Amino acid sequence: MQTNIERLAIWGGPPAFAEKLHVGRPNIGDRDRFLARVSDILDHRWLTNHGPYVREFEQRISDRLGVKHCIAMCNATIALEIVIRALEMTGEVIVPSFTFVATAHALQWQAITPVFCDVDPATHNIDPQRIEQLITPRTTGIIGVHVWGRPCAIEALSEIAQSHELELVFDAAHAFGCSYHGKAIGSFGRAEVLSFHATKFLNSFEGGAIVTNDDALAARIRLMKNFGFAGYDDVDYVGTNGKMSEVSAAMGLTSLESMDEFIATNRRNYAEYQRVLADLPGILLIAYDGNEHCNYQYIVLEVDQATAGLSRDLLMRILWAENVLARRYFHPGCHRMEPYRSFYPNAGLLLAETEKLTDRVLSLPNGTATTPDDIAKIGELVHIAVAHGAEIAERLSAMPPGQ
Ligand code: T4K
Repeated sequence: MQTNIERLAIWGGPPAFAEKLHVGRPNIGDRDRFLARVSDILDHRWLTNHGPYVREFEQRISDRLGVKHCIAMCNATIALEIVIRALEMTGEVIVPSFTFVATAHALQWQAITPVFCDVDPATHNIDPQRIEQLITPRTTGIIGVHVWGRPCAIEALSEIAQSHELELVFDAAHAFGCSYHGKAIGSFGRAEVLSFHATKFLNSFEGGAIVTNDDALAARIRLMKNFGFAGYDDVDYVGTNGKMSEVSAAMGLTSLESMDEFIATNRRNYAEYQRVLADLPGILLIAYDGNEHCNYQYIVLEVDQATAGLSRDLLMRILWAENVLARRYFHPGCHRMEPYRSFYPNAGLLLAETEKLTDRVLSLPNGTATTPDDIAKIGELVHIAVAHGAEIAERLSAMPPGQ
């Protein structure tokens, strides 16, 4: 293990980890149960189109969340597009820029303007106090994102939506298994959207779902995700293909059976990160509310360069050299990605907190592929980096380009 800066892999030596440590390494449940389900699917030759495994998966999710309807989808991006369309959002919709670009793209894809709202630096979530100034006669909705699984200010957002007659939807891609005031995320707003992508703590390879308590909305969404078909030869709406396959549902069901174990591992790892990263000046590990349910999937550091003595990007470079593939989610913010940066070159003027945050955050590996030993090593690397940040930066700047 590295003990001084000479042994850091950034100078060309061997990395601390022989294998790459990815942030989004999937959790795999009981392999035999999954394979038995796949075998059954093949035996019955029913591979997709709302088969028995998808129906069971939807039922289990609804039961777990205490929500009336779960409509499983092929991924959360399509789910967002469909719920936006089903609610007839048009014109402008207010969203945070500090999110995965899918949230904004789901609007832009259907010619709706995402209006980017700044975030609360304490929670990383959309700041309700900044929403009203963004509402125009063209505004039809708000999409809150429960970033890192930490719930948005749901009550404040609901009040704003109600008083301005706006639709309110939550992108809960990170928040399956989390709660707000003790109630499961999934039943807030008109609908919430879950992701079961491979990198989420509970996966169905690719997958997502819309959950809602609204019967009429659920019925419309069910048709829309199946080309609008109401019967064999009967189409009621313009629709698309958002269906989840049976193999995905089999993976989702198998993952659900291990869900509590995945959360326990994430929680143990989070506590381990807390321990090894304690008392590091300028390095803040984001906090989770111990009074709520939480999936503890995201290990997110905020690097305050002035105090830590090194930038987030330098810390990331040091970790990558050691095969720790930390990620800068959600750098540089949607407003600095195309097409938004060309459409709204000055959007950053209203997004001061987002811009600060996108320069500070760094996500570290978690999940069942990450061990306490890995975390201890990562902790040591971060300690060395912080203790010698200025020296490392100086030496790197003196090195010839390309080295
Ligand atoms: N809303 C929010 C707030 C979201 O965060 C997301 C997705 C969505 C909506 C849309 O959900 P989906 O339509 O995807 O259901 C990854 C995921 O692809 C994406 O689902 C996720 N958010 C986002 C935060 O992370 P990338 O571009 O970082 O993916 P990639 O390929 O770089 O993989 C991430 C890390 O995981 C890498 O280090 C490699 C590792 N990995 C990945 C896969 C697929 C593995 O070790 N094994 C794997 O199988 O977006």
